[in-house]
Amino acid sequence: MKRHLGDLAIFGGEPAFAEPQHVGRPNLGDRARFLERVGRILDTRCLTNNGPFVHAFEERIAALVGVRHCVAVGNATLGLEIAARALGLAGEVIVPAQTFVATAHALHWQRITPVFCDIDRDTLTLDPAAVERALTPRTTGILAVHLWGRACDVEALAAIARRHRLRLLFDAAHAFGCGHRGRMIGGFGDAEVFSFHATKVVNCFEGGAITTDDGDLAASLRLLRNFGFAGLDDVVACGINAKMSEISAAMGLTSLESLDEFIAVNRRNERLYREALAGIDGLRILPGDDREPRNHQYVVLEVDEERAGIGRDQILRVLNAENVLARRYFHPGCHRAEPYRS
Ligand code: T4K
Repeated sequence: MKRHLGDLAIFGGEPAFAEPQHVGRPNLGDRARFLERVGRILDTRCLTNNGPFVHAFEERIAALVGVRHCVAVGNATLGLEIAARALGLAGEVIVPAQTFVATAHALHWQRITPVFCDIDRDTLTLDPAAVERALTPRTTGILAVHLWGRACDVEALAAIARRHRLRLLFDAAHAFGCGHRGRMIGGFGDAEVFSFHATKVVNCFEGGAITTDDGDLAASLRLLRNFGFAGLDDVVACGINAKMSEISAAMGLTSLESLDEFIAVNRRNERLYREALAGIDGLRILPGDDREPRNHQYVVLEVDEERAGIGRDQILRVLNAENVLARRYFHPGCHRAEPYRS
C-alpha cells in the first residue's frame, strides 16, 4: 500500500521538539580527552606552525586512509586551492555542477575557469561521458567530488585523465571514512582533499587535509601551506597561510578516537529515516553503496514534487516550523550562483 507524506507523525501535529534539532549538529568526541589536550597546548605554548598535534593528526589520517602523505590545512577550501596550484592547474578545469560552491570558488580564486559538467543521475557524481564532452584544448584537470561520501567513477575518470594528460584531483570533503573497491577514499587520483569542518563526520572546528602518495607533491603542498618558506629565512615560492592550528588538530585527534561511534550513530539514524519514509510516493532517500565502508553522515532526500503531491520547499517549511533544520543542498546550484551565473 502506498503511504503519503501526511501519514508521517513527525511532520504534523504539535512541534515535536522544544529546541531546534540541528541537522548536522557537530560530533564532539570525549570532552575530557579534548580538554586534556588543550591543557597541554597551554602548558607548552605551542599553539600553531606545525606542532606535535598537527603531526600526530597527519599521521593518523595517513594511516587510516592508507596513503604515504597527509598535509593538514586550515580548511578544505584552502586545501583545494593549494592543491590546484601545486598540481599546476590553469585554464579550464572540469567540475560537477552539483557541488558546494567552495569546489568552484577554490579554482576561481586561482583564476582557473571551472567548467560545470553534468552528473550521473543515480550516484550524483561526475558523469564520465559528460566529462569527455566538456574537454577543450584549455582543459588541464578534473576536480571530481565524492558527493555525500559516494565515490566517483574513479576508474573512468582516471582513464580520461591518463588519455588526455590531465591532472585528477578529488574533492573528498564529505568522504572521510568512505571506501571504494576495497580502498579508502583519500588515495585516488593525484591527490584528495578532506574537510574537517564542524559539520563533518570528523571535525577540527575548521580544518582540512590533502592526502597523496606523491612525495614531491606533498613537499610542494607543505611549502605552499606555509607562505612558501623552505627554511627560517628562505622563501622559495608564493605560498599562503593554510596551516592548521594545534587546537584544531587536538579536536581532530579527539574526534578520530570516536569515529566508529559517530558512524554507528549515523548508521542507526539513516536506518530510522529509511524506515519512516519507506514506500512514500515521490520521496527517495539517496541510496549509498552498502558494499563499501560509509560514514553515513548525510541523509539526502529527493522529492519528486508531482508524485509526492508536495514540493521540496513546502516540506522544508513544515520541517522548519517543527524546529527540524533541514536544508536545500545545494541551492541555488553552483553553476547558477554568482559569479558563475553571469
Ligand atoms: N567541497 C565540498 C563538496 C563541500 O561540501 C565543502 C564544505 C567544501 C568543499 C569546503 O570545505 P571547508 O572549507 O568548509 O572545510 C556547511 C559547511 O560550512 C561547509 O563546510 C560544507 N561543505 C557545506 C556543505 O555545509 P552550512 O551552510 O550547511 O553550515 P551551517 O552553518 O548551516 O550548519 C549546518 C547545521 O549544523 C545547522 O543546522 C547548524 C549546525 N551547526 C553548524 C555549525 C557550524 C552547529 O550546530 N554548530 C556549528 O558550529 O555549510
